[in-house]
Amino acid sequence: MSRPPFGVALVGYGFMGAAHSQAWRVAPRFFDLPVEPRMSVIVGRDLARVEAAADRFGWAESETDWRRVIERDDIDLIDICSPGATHVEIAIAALEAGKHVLCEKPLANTVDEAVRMADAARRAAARGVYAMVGFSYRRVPAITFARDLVAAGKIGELRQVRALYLQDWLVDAEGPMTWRLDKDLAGSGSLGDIGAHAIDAVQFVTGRRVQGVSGILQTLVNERPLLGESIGLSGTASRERGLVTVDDVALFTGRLEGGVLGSFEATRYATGRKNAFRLEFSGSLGAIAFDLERMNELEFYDGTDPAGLRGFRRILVTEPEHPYMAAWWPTGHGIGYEHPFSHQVRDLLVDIAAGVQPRPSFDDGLQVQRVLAAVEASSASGSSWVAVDDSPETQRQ
Ligand code: SOE
Repeated sequence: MSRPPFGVALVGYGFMGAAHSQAWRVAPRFFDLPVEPRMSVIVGRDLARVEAAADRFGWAESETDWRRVIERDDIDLIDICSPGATHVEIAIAALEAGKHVLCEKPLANTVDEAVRMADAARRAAARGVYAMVGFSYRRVPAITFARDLVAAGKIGELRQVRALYLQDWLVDAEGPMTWRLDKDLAGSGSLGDIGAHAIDAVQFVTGRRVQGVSGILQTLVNERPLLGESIGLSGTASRERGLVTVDDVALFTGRLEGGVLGSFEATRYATGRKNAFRLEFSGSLGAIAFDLERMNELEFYDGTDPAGLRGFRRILVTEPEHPYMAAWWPTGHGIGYEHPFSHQVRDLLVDIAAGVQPRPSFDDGLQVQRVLAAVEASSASGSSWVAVDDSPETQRQ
């Protein structure tokens, strides 16, 4: 059966550009989609690099100006994978030009930008043009399954949440400066880059929003060597150093709707932890634990088991009845980091075709942005309690 073509343009060719390219390439091969996504054009500022990326990732064309791309009639969706500072302008222009938008997280660099993006998304949705923010971990089958277990009452009344996102790629103080360490480009450091995932996943699994926080942010290494190419020398390290203007470590306590307490930690200095995104949900009848370094597993403790048999059981989340897994491999043949991006493409296209607002929406992204801002405000005021601005437009997760 032939499906209508759906033109996609991707902005950015770094880590996320590669992950999203993989998803656009693979999702139509494994999922039954309502449209046939076309990998039409990849956009980046550096001509030689964007041409190489088009060739390597499988995009039909490359382009150095995103403005030319949003004018094209054959493009239906703009996928934004460029640094945070670029999101606001591209997303609003694309939505106003009638293009659907997928935008990497965090939605923006500031609440003000996120408000403008969410306003534009609401106006576009009224015309059947949709925007979604790329909190891809919602679509890790084990995390989606954890949400289903909590909603089904399997852990009873939720009492406490723990969320840690631990990486160690900054441990070497002589590691190079990157855009992720520059507040003007990235908005914040560990807080926005990986703490945002922790906030979104906790709210997604529990169905409760963070309403107030007390936090502390700290920068551990204040300057790093600039890579030669950023000052005009090709590829070599230089003696010049750049200022790190973002947090390296973010710690905060949050109160969720219903009074549930959560503790959060996001750091890129957790020596030995590579991508340990750990979630733990403790309830009156049971508990759930997850670690992204073992992403095909979910631990479930059933407090209603006979006392002598109680203990965390390890569920291999690879059965066809587990979320998304029927599309992939036989039971026990796990999936990897890139698969949730394909799930994201699948859900986005199904919702667009059905005329349904895809989640997480830009309103959802704005709400996470407000939590990030509250943590920053709290840290700046000596960790005082800061309520999360809870405007009416942010819908329930
Ligand atoms: C993308 O979703 C992302 O948050 C990256 O920006 C982080 O650096 C990565 O470690 C986790 O995924």
